[in-house]
Amino acid sequence: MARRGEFGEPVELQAGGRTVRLTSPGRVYFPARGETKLDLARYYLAVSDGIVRALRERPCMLHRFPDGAAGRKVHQKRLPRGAPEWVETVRLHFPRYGLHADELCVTEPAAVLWAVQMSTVEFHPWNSRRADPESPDEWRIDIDPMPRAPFGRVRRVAGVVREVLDELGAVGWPKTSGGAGIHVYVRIRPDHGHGEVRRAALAFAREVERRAPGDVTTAWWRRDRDPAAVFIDYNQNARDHTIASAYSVRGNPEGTVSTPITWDEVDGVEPGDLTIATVPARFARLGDLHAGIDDALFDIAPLREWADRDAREGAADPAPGEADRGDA
Ligand SMILES: [Mn+2]
Repeated sequence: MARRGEFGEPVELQAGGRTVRLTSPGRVYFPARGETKLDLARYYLAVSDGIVRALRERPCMLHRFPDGAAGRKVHQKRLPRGAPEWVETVRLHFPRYGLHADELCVTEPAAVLWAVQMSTVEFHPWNSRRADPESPDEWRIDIDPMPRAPFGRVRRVAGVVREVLDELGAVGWPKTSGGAGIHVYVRIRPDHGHGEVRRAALAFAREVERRAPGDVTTAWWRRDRDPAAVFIDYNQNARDHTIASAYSVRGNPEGTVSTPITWDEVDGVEPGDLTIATVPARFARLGDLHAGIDDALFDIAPLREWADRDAREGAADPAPGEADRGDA
């Protein structure tokens, strides 16, 4: 049990006209360079326009690290107790369990700071928003290397993803995952359910696999995947599946950041260089590279046609419960 004051006296931070009290500001969260909980809060303040755009109005799951990023992790769906009245939530239903949960719904920078006060490092928003949680407005292409896939292969697959998106007339917004992969998000009209978006995402992934069969797998079961291939994880579009948002720090000792990049950067980016220590200066220089994401709406109709065509040719649809049973 920490003695009072062991990690410094509480500090008050300002964001959007609100004051957020941060306790234990001196606790080291990222031991590789020694950044503290206060450094984490200051990081999120430095990128607040970007992180709020990524989280705005979305149900948000929190990955909390009460002892810092090298310690235990708490996956938190429900809003932690003790939130100020201005912190907003969205109520979600989980019919399989007969439960509901009120999840954090970020609408302003101070809510991000308050989550940091609650030891949140990673923000994992839904792909839908509070007005209609059952209708995703974000199609997520998760380019996920298997353990022996070199990053060059991830870069190549991202290039094929871009080529197919261009042919579809879709605008994709790439970012590093903060781990070993790349995510590409596409804003879609929220007029389909999670199942239909996932089916469209699988049809897209199959097209990428057809064009780069030596590099890509869409096999759901890990044992069926080449350990040197890149998996396009279409199941990240399943209901209640979430991945770290743009500008989310990742819970590792280096404090890597899931960082928006341009398509031209894909071939040269070194994800390990993009951390809590380097991203604020990059953000100050470039602004939010995803600032236009809400203005580039894509209609998934052609992907639904691809899915129908694949089904006619004998390809299996994702099984209803498949995403809940896999191991990725
Ligand atoms: Mn991934």
